Amino acid sequence: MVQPGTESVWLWIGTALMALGALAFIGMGWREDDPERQAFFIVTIFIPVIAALSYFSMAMGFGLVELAVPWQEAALDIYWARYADWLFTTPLLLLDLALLAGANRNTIGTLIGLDVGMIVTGFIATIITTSQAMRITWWGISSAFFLVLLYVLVSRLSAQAATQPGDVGDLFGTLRNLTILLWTAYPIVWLIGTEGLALVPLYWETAAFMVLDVTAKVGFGFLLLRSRGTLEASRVETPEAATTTTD
Ligand SMILES: *C/C=C(C)/C=C/C=C(C)/C=C/C1=C(C)CCCC1(C)C
Repeated sequence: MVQPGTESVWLWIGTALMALGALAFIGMGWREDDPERQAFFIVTIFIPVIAALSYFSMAMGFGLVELAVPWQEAALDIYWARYADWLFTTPLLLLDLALLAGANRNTIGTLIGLDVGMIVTGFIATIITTSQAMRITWWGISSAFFLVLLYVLVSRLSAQAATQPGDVGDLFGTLRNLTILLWTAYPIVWLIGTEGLALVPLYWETAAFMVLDVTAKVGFGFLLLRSRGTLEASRVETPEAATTTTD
């Protein structure tokens, strides 16, 4: 097993912040007895729980491998545990947005399918060692999934959210924009980091992913779960929106 380098400081900070976020969400949802609002708590609590475990494993050096590559002397240090984390947490984040928008099953399925496609092809980009061009090609395939995903977020999911009462639509808009902004940074960090063109060292790449992960999961969760009244309103309209949206 490879020992993590100085970047492990960011992994420990990430572990602590994800664990604190999970505990805070559990505390906020402890006395929640409304089943529809409970759904948001259940989905949102699992996100930092999974991420905390992934960060802990990476900090311990478990989620880290060294890949020998033909185009440079030094091996690539790859934290593969990230992709196991993202495979579960990114669909859960999308499920939160979809529940808020009152999306129907087809829209939820489309979003999650695109998302899994993005993470799996991104993982292939990360572990393939034939050539750097091949890695960038898979990065491009993953980014194509991502662009279609963004399109569904701003078109169909936003149209469904627009049928929700005012507050719900506003909260959806805020969380959707936060998601678009933060998620767009991931392929950029990958490309300039050690997985891609290695313009940024592993230390700073790890810091960048940690800040993005904490904001996209814990920050996102706080904005969502503190709006209890809004989650309540989302319940009333959800069955309606699901049956009347026929685009
Ligand atoms: C909590 C974790 C989140 C929100 C992770 C999001 C990750 C992405 C949006 C990753 C996207 C990538 C591409 C679009 C291209 C290939 C490399 C990836 C996997 C970093």
